[in-house]
Amino acid sequence: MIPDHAYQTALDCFRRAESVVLTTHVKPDADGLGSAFALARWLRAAGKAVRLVVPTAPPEKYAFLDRGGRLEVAGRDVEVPAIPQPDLVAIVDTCTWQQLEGMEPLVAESGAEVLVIDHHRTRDALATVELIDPDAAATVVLVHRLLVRAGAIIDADTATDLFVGLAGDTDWFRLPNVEADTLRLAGDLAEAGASPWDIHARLNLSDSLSKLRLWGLAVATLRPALDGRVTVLHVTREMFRDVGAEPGDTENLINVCLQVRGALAGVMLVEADPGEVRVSLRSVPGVNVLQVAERFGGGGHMRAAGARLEGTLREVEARVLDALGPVLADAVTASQTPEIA
Ligand SMILES: [Mn+2]
Repeated sequence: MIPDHAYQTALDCFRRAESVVLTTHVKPDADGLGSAFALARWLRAAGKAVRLVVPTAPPEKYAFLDRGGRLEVAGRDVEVPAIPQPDLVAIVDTCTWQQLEGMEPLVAESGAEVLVIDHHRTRDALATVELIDPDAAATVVLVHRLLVRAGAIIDADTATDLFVGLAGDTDWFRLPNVEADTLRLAGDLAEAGASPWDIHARLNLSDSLSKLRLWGLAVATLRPALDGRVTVLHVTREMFRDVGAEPGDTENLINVCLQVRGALAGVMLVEADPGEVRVSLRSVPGVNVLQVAERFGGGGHMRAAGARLEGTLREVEARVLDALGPVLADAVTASQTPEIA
C-alpha cells in the first residue's frame, strides 16, 4: 500500500488541469484501456478537455469501451507532435519509455505536467508526479481508489471499464495477485452495474478463427527446458502469415506454459520485426522473472515480465534460458530453506 497523500497529490494534478491527454502503453490491454476510459469519463463530466491517445491500436474486442468513439491512435488518427500541449499528460499502466514509443513529443518535450498511475515495478524517470503501487493487482485498482476519493459516482459504464481492467490483469481472478480485496472490488463493481458475463463474452468469446489457429500452431511448439522446470513456446512470423493472425493475437498465450505440470516458469518467444524477438515470461510465486527481463532491458512484474531482444528465436531462447537457470536455482534453494518461526 502507498500512503494516502499520494492519491491526494494525484487528484490535485487533475484538479489543476483544464486540459488533459490520457495515454497508456503500446499494445494497449484491458487494464490500460479500462483505466484510461474510466478517468476520461470522470474528467469529461467535470468539464475538462480530454483526449485519449494511444501509441498503437488496441485489439478490436475492446471497441465496446470506446462508447463515444473518441479514442485516437497515434500515427493513424493523429500525429503526436501536432497535439497541442495540454496542462496535464496522464499515463496509465506503464512508466517506461520503451512502452510509450512514439509518444515522446507529448511526454518529454511538450512541457506539460506528467502524471503516471501504474503498478509495474520497472520505471523510468518520466513523470513529474507518480502514483505507483507495485502491490496493486491492476492499475484500475488505483484508479478506483482515486475516483472514490474524488467523490466520483461509479456508474455502470465506469464500473465496466474498471472490471475489464481487473479481470484482464488477474486473468479472470486466477493469478497470484488476487487477494480478498480484489474480489471485494469485483463485487462492488458488479453491484455498480458491471456485468461479468457480458464482459467475459465480449472479451473471451469473440476470438477470430485466425487467432485460435495461431494458438494451435504455437502450442504445438511447447517444449520443456531446464529439466522440465520451464516450458518454452515459439511463435514465428511464418505462423502469423499462414493463418492471417495479428500481433495482438498472442495476448495471454503464454499462460499455457504454466499449465504444464511441474513448470515453474514459462517463456514465450515471438518473432517480431526481422531479427527481433519479443520475449514474455511468466512464473509461479517465488520465482522472480522480472530480474531476467530487466537484464535484457525489459521490465514488468515479478511473475509477469517481458523484453525485446535482437537475434534469432534459437539464439534468444538460449540467452534467456541461461539467465533463467540461476533464478530457478535460487527459488528452489529458497523453498527448501525451512521457515523460521
Ligand atoms: Mn496493468
